Amino acid sequence: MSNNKDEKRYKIIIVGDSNVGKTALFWRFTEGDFLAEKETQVTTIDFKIKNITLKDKPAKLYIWDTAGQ
Ligand SMILES: Nc1nc2c(ncn2[C@@H]2O[C@H](COP(=O)(O)OP(=O)(O)OP(=O)(O)O)[C@@H](O)[C@H]2O)c(=O)[nH]1
Ligand SMILES: [Mg+2]
Repeated sequence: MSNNKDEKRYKIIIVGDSNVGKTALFWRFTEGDFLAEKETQVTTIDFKIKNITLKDKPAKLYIWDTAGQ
């Protein structure tokens, strides 16, 4: 797997009421872009990995976007 022993991993689950903007936030953060209006409607659950630098060290964020009904 990873050969970088300094690399931290964080698991993040986005939860909240329906239609509050969870998927919009998820896409903006992981892809740097907003979804078109109709694309936000269909999410049930989605998962992405994002690499970031935290305190000058590489870190991996495991992010789940859930449906809030
Ligand atoms: N004006 C505005 N609209 C937003 C914002 N974020 C999301 N929306 C709109 O709000 C609606 C719901 O956004 P979603 O991101 O799909 O909400 P959600 O929390 O993922 O909803 P569920 O998946 O049903 O739980 C969509 O029509 C978005 O375009 C925002 O920051 N500002
Ligand atoms: Mg959603």
